[in-house]
Amino acid sequence: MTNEFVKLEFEGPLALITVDRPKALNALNQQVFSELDVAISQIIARPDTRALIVTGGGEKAFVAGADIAEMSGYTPAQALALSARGQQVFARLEALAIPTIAAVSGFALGGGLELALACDLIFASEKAKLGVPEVSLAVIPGFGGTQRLTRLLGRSRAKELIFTGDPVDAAKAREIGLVLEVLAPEALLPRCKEVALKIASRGPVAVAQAKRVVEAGADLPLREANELERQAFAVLFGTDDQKEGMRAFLEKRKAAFKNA
Ligand code: DAK
Repeated sequence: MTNEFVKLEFEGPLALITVDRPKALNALNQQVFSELDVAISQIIARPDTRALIVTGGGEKAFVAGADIAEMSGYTPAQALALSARGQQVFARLEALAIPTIAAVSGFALGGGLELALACDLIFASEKAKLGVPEVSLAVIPGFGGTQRLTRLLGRSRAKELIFTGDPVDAAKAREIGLVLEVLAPEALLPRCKEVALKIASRGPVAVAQAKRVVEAGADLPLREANELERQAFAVLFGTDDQKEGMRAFLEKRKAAFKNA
């Protein structure tokens, strides 16, 4: 399959996915979902990749949502299939062992915000507008948005965004904890790469275990989540990287991790 709308690049330890369909403000149609799925598989096939950045092509949008033209005539059965497909692709993105960063500039609406929410961290440019306008189209967020937004922001904030459909600007998104940092548009990708490279320099098995425990633990009672943490902590003491990391500290040098 040719990658018409989803570009995948590798830069050293980093992978960069660009949803690049600017004529439709990078809206997610079936082809974009298929290409995203392939890109995720290609990243998994490169175990030296340490972090992923997801962004949108063109000046105006991260991703302006699911493709309204494509889904406007769908039957309930087709809508169910679309939602399942979107949820499945975003779940694969979320389940990547490496940390993922959404670099959001311009519109991140509906399925676009849901794509960002499937990433671990969201950074935004001053030009970002983020929201879930689905109720204006008489539908609801269908790619995990009602659930991930609620887990991230709490019910009250999530309901405000979902019920009104109004987008928030970058400053408001920062204030409510939807995005981590707000940057000038030209500083957005460099800052995301800086953070991604910092993560890439840390013990890779530890970062992957940390991500796994945070994600899995969020769905569990505290005692069970702590059990997961304990097991992961113990497993890491069986890795070469743990020996190297602690030896390097004691020898006052930089650690050379091997992802093992
Ligand atoms: N889908 C398809 N095309 C889109 C699009 C979208 N989401 N957003 C923009 N475009 C297209 C426009 O139609 C236009 O195409 P041409 O007319 O040039 O051919 C081009 O992109 C440029 O857009 P505008 O001319 O509208 O640009 P403006 O700067 O004037 O406005 C805007 C930008 C982002 C405010 C506006 O385009 C807009 O409101 N777009 C729609 C945003 C939106 O409502 N997004 C949420 C989509 S709904 C579910 C599964 C999934 C979902 C729901 C349920 N189940 C199966 C249960 C998810 C739903 C969504 O994501």
